[in-house]
Amino acid sequence: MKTVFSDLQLAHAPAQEISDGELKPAVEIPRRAEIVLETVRQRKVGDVVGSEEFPIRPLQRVHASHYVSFLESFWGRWTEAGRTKEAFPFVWPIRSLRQDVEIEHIDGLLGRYSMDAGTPVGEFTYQAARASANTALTGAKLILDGEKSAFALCRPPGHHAGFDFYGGYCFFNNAAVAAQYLRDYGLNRVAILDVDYHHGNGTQALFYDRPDVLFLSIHADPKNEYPYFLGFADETGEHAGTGFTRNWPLPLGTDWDAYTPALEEACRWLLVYKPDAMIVSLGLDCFENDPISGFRFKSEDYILLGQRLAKVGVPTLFLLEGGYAVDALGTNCVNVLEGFGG
Ligand code: Q9C
Ligand code: ZN
Repeated sequence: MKTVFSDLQLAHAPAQEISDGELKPAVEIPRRAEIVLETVRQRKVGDVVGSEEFPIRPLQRVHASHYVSFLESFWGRWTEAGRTKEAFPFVWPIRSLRQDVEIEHIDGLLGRYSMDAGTPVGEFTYQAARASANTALTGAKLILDGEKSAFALCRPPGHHAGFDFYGGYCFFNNAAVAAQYLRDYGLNRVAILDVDYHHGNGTQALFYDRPDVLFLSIHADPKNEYPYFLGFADETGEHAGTGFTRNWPLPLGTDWDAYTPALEEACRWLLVYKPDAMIVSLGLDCFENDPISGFRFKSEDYILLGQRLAKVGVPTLFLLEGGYAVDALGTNCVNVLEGFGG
């Protein structure tokens, strides 16, 4: 299986994040991508190819142009306002505040375009997020060219980012951008299976009213875990998309044995839907030693996950999402890819 990677993705290097209500060392760090790349090479998963450059269009098929421009222009405006360090938002247009006003101040814009205060934006965040989306698009292109599988080593991750907002360490929704690209270049039905520990709220929202992209997610129950406000079992799509979203929220402490019934059900939906291609939002934060998560996967369980996904039997694009136990991240990720084979 080919791996797609770009060095530019390493330029987003946050120092801190707001977690548990306080400033802590950032966990979504460049080292994550480096260790996965090193392990891909060591264990000879296959060739590593560079990400191609894509125009802005495929991004704008998924995200609002004004949101893309906001991220592009952010650092210049932030430093013009006299700020020198990475940015955290701190005010949001919630219920009872106006959504329709034109915002000029950068602090207002930060709140307008974010969903949480846990996602720092720095000097090279836009550049890295673009490279991450390009990595996903290059992977999608490999699938269109007939590869049976590919691995897009994306960083920063994407599945929390929505039409016009960032959050959860995510800026552009790599899986959604890749899915839309596959649709635009000839595939009729695309499925996204999200196995990150956290619910993929951005991806779900982007395709919620569409039957052409099936969204399936298995994750920690949002009543007790980020993102808290989406990812419940009664969310199954709307309008033309009714029935084309499925969620399996699972309790904290879930191990592989407790996880598999949900995975089996998800695979059954894939069998019924018969997608032309599948995108796996591959978070590795269900791992027992993940520093911010509460599931109990062992490293060996990731081999089983890969093997099960291979049995679905459709062209598969793996995209890296979360996973913060850095020392085990390469092993866990390559376990999935090896288990899948090809
Ligand atoms: N106390 C992804 O895995 N907040 N994003 C964590 C921990 C945000 C995770 C707080 C977690 C976002 C792509
Ligand atoms: Zn996650």
